[in-house]
Amino acid sequence: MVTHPADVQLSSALDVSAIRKEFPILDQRVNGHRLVYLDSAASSQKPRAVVDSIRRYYETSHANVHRGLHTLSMRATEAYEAARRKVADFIGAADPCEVVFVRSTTEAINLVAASWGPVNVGEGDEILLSVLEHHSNIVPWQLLAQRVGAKLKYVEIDGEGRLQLDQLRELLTERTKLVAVTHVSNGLGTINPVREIVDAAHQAGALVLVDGAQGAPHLPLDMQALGADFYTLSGHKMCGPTGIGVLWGKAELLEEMPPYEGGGEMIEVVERDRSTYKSTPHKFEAGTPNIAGTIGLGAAIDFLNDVGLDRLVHHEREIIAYALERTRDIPGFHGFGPASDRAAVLSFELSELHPHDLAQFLDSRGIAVRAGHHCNQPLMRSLGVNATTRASFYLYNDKDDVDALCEALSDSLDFFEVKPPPSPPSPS
Ligand code: 7TS
Repeated sequence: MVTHPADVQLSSALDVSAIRKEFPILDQRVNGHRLVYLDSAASSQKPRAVVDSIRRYYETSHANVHRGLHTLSMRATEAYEAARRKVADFIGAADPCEVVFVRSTTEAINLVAASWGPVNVGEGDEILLSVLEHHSNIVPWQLLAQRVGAKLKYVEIDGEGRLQLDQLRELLTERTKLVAVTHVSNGLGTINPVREIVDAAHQAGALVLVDGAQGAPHLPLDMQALGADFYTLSGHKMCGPTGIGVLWGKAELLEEMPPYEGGGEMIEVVERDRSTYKSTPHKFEAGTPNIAGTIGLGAAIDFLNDVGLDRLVHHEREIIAYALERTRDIPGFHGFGPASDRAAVLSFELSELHPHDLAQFLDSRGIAVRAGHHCNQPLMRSLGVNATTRASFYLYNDKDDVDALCEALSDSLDFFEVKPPPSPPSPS
């Protein structure tokens, strides 16, 4: 299994300038400066191959899927199902029938909460989350807990932003039905030891849902080796289009789950009072799906495979190490997150500057970062802050981008007339 940067063999470096040429959007100036896009954790940019695949599909092959006997419909259906096979290969699923197309990670988690939840979680049962979770891996479980009378518990982080695994083990009880954790924290970049979490949860009799919104774009995946029960991803964070995501689930679990939405495509026979349903994954794909989105996601997967996930991991590890080193010298810079086992996410405070002011200043230099709570309000509370500024890097970022960020951060101190922190008392 390779789900952790430390396991990845070092290999030849990424040719970032060649990669950048595949992303036309990056070739522009913003506010008079070269665009430095450091907001890929919110959404990545799209390579030409993805944009072209969508245009080609609409220009040559569009029709509705799974219902026509004419050539275009069969062509569209073949492209749609080919994308499912690509996703299955990319994540190491046992079978394409385990890959359900949804709108996003948000929809994937809501699907599990709404379908698997009420059947398997009852009054007094427990769902174990962590304070690292994005709101989309919290609120659906709150809705379920309120509906069935279950309890939510949270695993805390240590001073570096890693999950406290001892506490996780202590919090697991015979009432725990599900552990829902993120693979990679969007707020801190922490890479969670998912296999260990899965083993502990399974030993306690609980299932595990892994929010892979920040895992799938950055780490090689193998569902068999990871051992989780559900995994989710969003196409738009991994070079694919918006509006397409994936719920992966073990086939036997998906088969047992009731449908999430009713409508066309998901049925076998509809009587006046009741219906029978198709098997998974079609049971969960009611109505006309985002056909173009799946094709774009398939093209994004081809693109990432061509780049090579091992090289991507190596590159990101170099970029974050460089960023951590460079920012150390900036007066008043305070970074959050672990020193290792960390994705290329840099959350920080700079002196007393408000993250929104800082983000606007950086934008005036053509640098796109995110400022705010990053849909991580429980995490922000744990860190004792309201918000952070966050730079997140991807395969098209290089050390020049880190340098541009650091230079602009230093300049912001002058711009906002931040007084240097008092120097430490000299040893007597
Ligand atoms: N889970 C994690 C870990 C995320 O980072 C995000 C989005 C989601 C779930 C939700 O994904 P969606 O595609 O359904 O919206 N994260 C961010 C972010 O960090 N900044 O903007 C969106």
